[in-house]
Order: sequence, then structure tokens, then C-alpha cells
Amino acid sequence: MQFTRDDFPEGFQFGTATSAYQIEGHAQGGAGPTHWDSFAATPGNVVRAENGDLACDHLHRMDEDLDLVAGLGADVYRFSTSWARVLPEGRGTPNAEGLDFYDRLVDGLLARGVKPAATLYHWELPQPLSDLGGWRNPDMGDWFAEFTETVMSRIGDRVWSAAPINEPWCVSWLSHFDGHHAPGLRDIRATARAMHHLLVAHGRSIEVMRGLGMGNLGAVCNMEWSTPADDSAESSAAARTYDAIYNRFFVSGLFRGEYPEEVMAGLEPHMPQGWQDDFATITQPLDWLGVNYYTRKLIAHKDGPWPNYREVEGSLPKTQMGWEIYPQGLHDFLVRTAREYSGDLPIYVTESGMANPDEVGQPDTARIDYIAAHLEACRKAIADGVPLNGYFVWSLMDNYEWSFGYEKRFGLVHVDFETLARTPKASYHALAEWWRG
Ligand code: IFM
Repeated sequence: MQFTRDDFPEGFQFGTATSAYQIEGHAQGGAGPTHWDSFAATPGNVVRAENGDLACDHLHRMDEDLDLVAGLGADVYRFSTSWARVLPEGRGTPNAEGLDFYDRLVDGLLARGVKPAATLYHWELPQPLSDLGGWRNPDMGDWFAEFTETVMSRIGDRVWSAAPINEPWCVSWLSHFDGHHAPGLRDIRATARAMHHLLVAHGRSIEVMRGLGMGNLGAVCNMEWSTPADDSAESSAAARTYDAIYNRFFVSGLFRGEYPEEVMAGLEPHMPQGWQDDFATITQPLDWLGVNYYTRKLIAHKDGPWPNYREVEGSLPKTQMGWEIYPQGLHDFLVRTAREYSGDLPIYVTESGMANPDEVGQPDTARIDYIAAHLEACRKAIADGVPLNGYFVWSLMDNYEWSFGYEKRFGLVHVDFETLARTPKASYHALAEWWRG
């Protein structure tokens, strides 16, 4: 890696990220069933119907994994807390073993000089709450507030930062409109409700954490640049609609207390009653914004009902996910987000990385190049005045890539899913050499 810490502003935080269901081993330690388990058990949803039952067995290998984080020289480790591990029924009696686990995780990071960055929800909704409608249910705000209180009463005094929900677009649109993630719905009304209720839950969670005296609270949104696939006015409009749904809806709700008209054109008739009154909760002041960025999409017009867009295959080099490599999009998002939404608020790139068909012994130079190109985009954004404070690589180690199962490898550390042996890749060593200084 051609960078040194001096190439970034003083105090810039480098880190890496994981999430609970993707690494812990969810069938262990008293966690309750989640909607991901049901989704994965439904034929056709997940490659080979794989699930997170064992994953990387992080639950029993936490110390080894935290040593890897420390060995990388990471300033920050971004992890998530599983709702169903902490509250197996979603509400009510906590699982003491689950809370103890996150307590040890936070202490283990601090003991190694790494800042713990917690995300409360990274997609494993307790099945009993999903049975009640999940994100469609207006009570989700109350239930999420209870979960927040339960977790943060235990670890909130020691985490460096906290965010309520990872990637609202995935939680709502991808899961309720596209049907590609749990609960696998394809329903416009469910989508409208999920998109709004999760922002209300976000706000409730921030209120609870402020009430506990916590600081450094943020939101983490994923963004995907949308480029019109051709010169037609129809495709430009389609790209704007895609951008509004994917990228602008959530930051607009969080920072402006309104939703883009391109989204309301389709969703308004399906919104929950009184939704306009919820913005006071949604727009709770934040201390930072996280942007997760991986790729762009080429978008063309599609006849038929709203949202009238379709994706077109692009010609740029692609990752193992089939995603085009487009670092310019990261720069452009950082600049636009700061200018139009978050202003002077610190921004972190809370996820960036690529899947690659890695094998032990073969250097993952493609990943090194990918990270370097995206860091260069960050440098340009900083030069353009963006208050960017950190960059976290997704992911520390190969893990459960949701509907793609264990095939797609995003890790800086290779995981052999037969033996669970961890082997740092060339990208890990390249970053460690630089981050450790
Ligand atoms: O693995 C996911 C993660 O859970 C959320 N952000 C995108 C990653 C890669 O798809």
C-alpha cells in the first residue's frame, strides 16, 4: 500500500468491520431464532441454503479474532450486537450469556487498544418479532428502544461509538420490495412501512442512548452510485428514482425531515397513518454519519408500474460479487452527502471492500488495489473539503455473505470453513505494515 498515516489528516481512524450473524455462530450461546434462519431454510433463497448457525464460530474464537484486529493495527473495530442473542424473544428476559459475550468483546478490544464501534442491528431480527410483522409493525420503535436499553445499559459506558441500524436500504427495500433478503417479501406496502418504521426506530434508539449519557452516536447508510445507462431523458429519470430510493431517502429523512418526491410518487399511498408527525423523532441530532460504499449501477427506464427502472450490465472490471469497481462514486457521494445533507458533521466510510475468490497462498492483490483506489477517492474528498474522519474495511475475515452463503470472500483474513482456520491474506499484511507504522 503506497500510503502512510501522514497522507491522511491527524486523528483519521482506520478500522475494519464485521457483523454478528455473519461471524458469531448463531445456533450457539442461547441466541433465539431469527428471520434470517427462516429465510435461509426456505429453498431458493440462499446458495446451498447455508445459514449462520456456525459461521466463523467467533463466539468461541473471539480472543484469536481480536488478536487479529490488534495485529492489523486497526484504530477501530466495528461490530454488531445480535438482537436475538441479547433478547431471544425480541423482548422481555435477556440472555445473560449473550450480554456477557458483548461485555467481554468490548473489554477485549479496549485491552488491546482498539476502539469499539457498536452497531445495534445488522439484520438478524428475532423471529417472534418477525411473526408480528417485523419492520411493518409500528411497535418496532418501542421494541427497538427496549433492545437498545438492554444492550447499552451493559456496554454503553465503554463503546467508542454507536449506531442503531446498519444499511436501512437493505433492511427495507432489498428485503421487502426486492425480496432478496429476509423476510423475503415483495410488497410495496410492506416496503413503505419498513422504510419509515426503521427510521423511527433509529430515532428512538438515539433518544435512549442519549438518555444513558452516551455520545458519538451516528447512522450508517449504504449508497450505490446510479449512472444512466444511455442518453435518454427516460433513463436519466430512472437513474434519479433509483438514487432517490437507495441513497437520498434515508439521509433526507435523517437530516431534512422529509422524503424525496421521487420516492413518495410510489410509496405515499402505502405509508403508515400519521407518518409526517414522526420526523421530530427521526431527526435526532447525530454526531457522525457512516457511508458504506461498494459499487455503482447502470440504470435504464423500464415500462410498467413505478419505480420504472431496470439495471443494465456495466463494462467496468468487477469483483466476485459481479459488482463494478467504481471508486469515483465514493468520492462523489462523500462530497454530495456533506454538501447537501450532513454539513460539517464528521463522516466515516464505515464499510468498503471487495469479494474475491481467495485461496490461501495466493496474494489478494486485487483487494489491495481496490482498497488503495478507494482510499485515493477519500483523499480527494478530503481535499475537496469533506470532513471525512475514518475508513473501515469490510471485512476483518471471510464470513456469511447472506443470500450468497459462504462463497463470496470479503475478508482481510481467509477463513477455511471446514477447519475454521484463520490465515491473514496479503491485504492484511499490507494494511498492517502501514497502520502499525
Ligand atoms: O456483507 C455485507 C454487510 O453485511 C453489509 N454491507 C455489505 C457487505 C457486503 O455485501
